[in-house]
Amino acid sequence: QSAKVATNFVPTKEDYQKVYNRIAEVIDDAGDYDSAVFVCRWLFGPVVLRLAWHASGTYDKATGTGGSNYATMRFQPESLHGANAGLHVARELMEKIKQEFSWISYGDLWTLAGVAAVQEMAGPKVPWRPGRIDGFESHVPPDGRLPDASQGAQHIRDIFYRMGFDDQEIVALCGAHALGRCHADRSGYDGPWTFSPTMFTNDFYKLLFDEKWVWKKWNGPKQLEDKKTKSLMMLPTDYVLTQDKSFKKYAKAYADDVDLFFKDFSAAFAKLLELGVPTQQFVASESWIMQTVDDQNS
Ligand code: DDH
Repeated sequence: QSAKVATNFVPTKEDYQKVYNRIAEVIDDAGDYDSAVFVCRWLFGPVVLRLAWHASGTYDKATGTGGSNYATMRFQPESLHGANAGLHVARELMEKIKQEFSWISYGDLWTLAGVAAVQEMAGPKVPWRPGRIDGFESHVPPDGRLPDASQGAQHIRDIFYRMGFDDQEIVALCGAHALGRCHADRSGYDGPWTFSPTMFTNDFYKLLFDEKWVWKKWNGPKQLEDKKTKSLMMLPTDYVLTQDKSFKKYAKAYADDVDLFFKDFSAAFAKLLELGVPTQQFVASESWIMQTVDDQNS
């Protein structure tokens, strides 16, 4: 009887809110992850956001392959793709939650975690709905679909146009680099982009324009550092947003108007999280706005 109940279980928005709340708790774990670098709340927020993005950003609109539907990063070789180095941290964290809420698909869990990370770290509300299903190893997309930080504007466009994004959406999505940091033992790059790596802000764009960026002198991959404090970094692909005429227009607009950035990021990120999911799979015809922990406590 109990098995029957379990299979017939149809989760409601409230059930997903419970998962959201658990994710919010887990990413706020005050453990010692990265604590040598910054001690503050939401330490796991950025890496969990990166998992949601890399799980979705493999989408190829021409073939309809990749994207968040099947959560294929659970499998090799995708889990070993260079771009995904370090994301085992986020996947292991999510695995704890999967054990508690076994009814949720990995794709829904990881994308909901991306939403929770953005919202809990004081970002915009991001519309989200469930419907992704767990796929198989045979669904793993080829390597090379995620952006390479050492490249220029053409590469960025090739990668994001393939997913179906335009220049404005590309620049909005890149504002996620207000959060987190590069880890030398993961990507080879090193350092945070902003002074508040667990607060969702438009500081990424502001710093791009306000600081003087110079090439860092070191043995690692080519990256920029701020001339003044030498404590922040930009990837070559980040810096391109101030060099390419079309990208620059949007980056400047987001530096000047945080509300515009929040609105555009929310729309582009919601779109990213649904890439590769057939519309008929979605449970709800309209997306949901999940409540933050603060919303529920006030
Ligand atoms: Fe990113 N990103 N990203 N990124 N990203 C890295 C970290 C984080 C690129 C390269 C890197 C997006 C776009 C791009 C986040 C979110 C998003 C790192 C460092 C590299 C390298 C990884 C490490 O060493 O741990 C490139 C290239 C692009 C590009 O667009 C050209 C987008 C669109 C997002 C998003 O979320 C929408 C986040 C968050 C991090 C910080 C992770 C952490 O552990 O901290």
